[in-house]
Amino acid sequence: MEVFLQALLSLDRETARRQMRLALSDTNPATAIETLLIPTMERIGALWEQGDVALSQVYMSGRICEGILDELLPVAETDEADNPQTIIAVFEDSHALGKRLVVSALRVARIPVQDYGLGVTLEELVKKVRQDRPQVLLISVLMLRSALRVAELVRQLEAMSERPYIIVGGAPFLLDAQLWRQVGADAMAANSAEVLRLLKSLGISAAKAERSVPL
Ligand code: B12
Repeated sequence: MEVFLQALLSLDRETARRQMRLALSDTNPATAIETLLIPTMERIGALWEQGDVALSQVYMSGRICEGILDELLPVAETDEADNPQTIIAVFEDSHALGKRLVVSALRVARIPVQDYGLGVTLEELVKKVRQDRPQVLLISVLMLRSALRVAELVRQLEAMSERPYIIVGGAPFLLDAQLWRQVGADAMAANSAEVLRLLKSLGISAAKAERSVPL
């Protein structure tokens, strides 16, 4: 992990890729991501917090990891015409990698998902959800401030006759196991494997599921 960390911090893309390939020779992409990429990014976050690395290094580490994920995971394909029951958004936050992983996992599992993208504001999200009426709304946030804003999102969505089932994910919910309840979400998932299990329990599995599954 040390070599991967140093490679990211010194913007050495080639060594970082080589380290990832090395990890992959022992295991599958999902495990390599969970055991190497994610903990290393968490360490980089901690180093930044202590003032030991610059924000530009955090930024470039994220970019290198995005490149690695693009090579490892299938390119995202959306079938907008499919009218997916599941929607994902990075809510009032621009940390991209977690959502990227969840979207890839859903696509591999052939669960149609519509991606609203990064930095979606409260107003935009409420408007789009009212329009698209998904059955499940997946929210990714990495900053505490954004996580707390989910409470207002839930409050505004309560006004809908049938609001979507809201599943949250991201660092603040991992750090505080009660936070998802406090902000009024219906569930939280720690990673893409957990969210797949949760969706399955809600009756959402591979493409062409029924729309009228009771929640
Ligand atoms: C990389 C990074 C950045 C990059 C982002 C690059 C990019 N393209 O995404 C850059 C440099 C841009 C950045 C900027 C900022 N960042 Co930043 N960043 C990080 C860092 C180091 C890693 C995040 C990451 O990519 N992890 C790898 C991914 C794969 O993990 P993940 O997102 O957690 O996802 C996993 C799970 O959480 C889960 N998951 C995530 N989303 C979802 C959603 C669902 C539905 C489900 C089921 C699961 C799920 O599944 C994933 C796989 O297991 C974290 C440190 C940390 N501990 O997380 C800080 C961190 C999140 N950043 C932080 C901060 C403060 C900022 C800035 C405000 C800094 C600044 N002063 O400008 C800005 C804000 C930007 C914004 N408006 O959003 C703080 C937040 C602190 C807080 N309490 O709120 C952190 C925690 C760093 C720290 N220790 O202080 N950041």
